[in-house]
Amino acid sequence: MNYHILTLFPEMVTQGLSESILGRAAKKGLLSVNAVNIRDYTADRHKKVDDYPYGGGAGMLMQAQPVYDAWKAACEEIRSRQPEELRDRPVRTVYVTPQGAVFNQQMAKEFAKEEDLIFLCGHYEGIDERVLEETVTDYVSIGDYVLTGGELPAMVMIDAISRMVPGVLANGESGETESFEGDLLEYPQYSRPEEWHGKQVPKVLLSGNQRKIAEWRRQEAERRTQERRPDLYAGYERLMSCKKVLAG
Ligand code: 6GU
Repeated sequence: MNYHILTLFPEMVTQGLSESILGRAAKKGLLSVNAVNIRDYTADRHKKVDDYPYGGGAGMLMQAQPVYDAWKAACEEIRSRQPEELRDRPVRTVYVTPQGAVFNQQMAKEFAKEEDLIFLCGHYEGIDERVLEETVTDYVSIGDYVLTGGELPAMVMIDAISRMVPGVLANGESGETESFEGDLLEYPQYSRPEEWHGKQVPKVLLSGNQRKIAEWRRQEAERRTQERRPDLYAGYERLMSCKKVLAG
């Protein structure tokens, strides 16, 4: 997976993505992070990339020209490595914006199938709409709150997408049993010692009875989901009652 991040703050992204599991995956050649400084593409002799919005209103907008030229450069680099049969298909370009569909695990899995992904990070009050119309394939938000720029949301999405890329997680770190892969939150977990601050590890986990342990974990996952995420639990209950009907 090759990420191309168009941003006014490239160091923010390269630093944020160079550690831990993602750093290891980059060293293994499983992913690459190409942070492109949009300012390097401005045609303005004072390196300006923003201007006032037509019609008035607060703040500044990123202008179309530098964004378009940075995007075109990234596309050309991608095309040069692509086999001919893929070249007429648009390069997946994600604009990270609160005016987008809310990112989830399913979207992470879908994006992980791409060979290249471009992320466009906005700043100020946004980007001239005309360049978005010509470049963006996906408008994606990370939740219903407003951040100062698109870099952190892009990094959040890149983290979630990368762990779905084959080989990025070690065998012991499989994505499959985690929350949101199923329809419930994760069950509680315990490590040594058996007693801490007067609290005992639940006896069933010491029993060695795998059937009982699995049953206990499912119950705890259900209870936790009902309490913390009633919205998710409603979907889970619907699914379970459908399954019962189908089973007769
Ligand atoms: Cl994707 N961008 C910004 N600037 N703010 C956000 C967001 C994205 N998602 C939630 N808030």
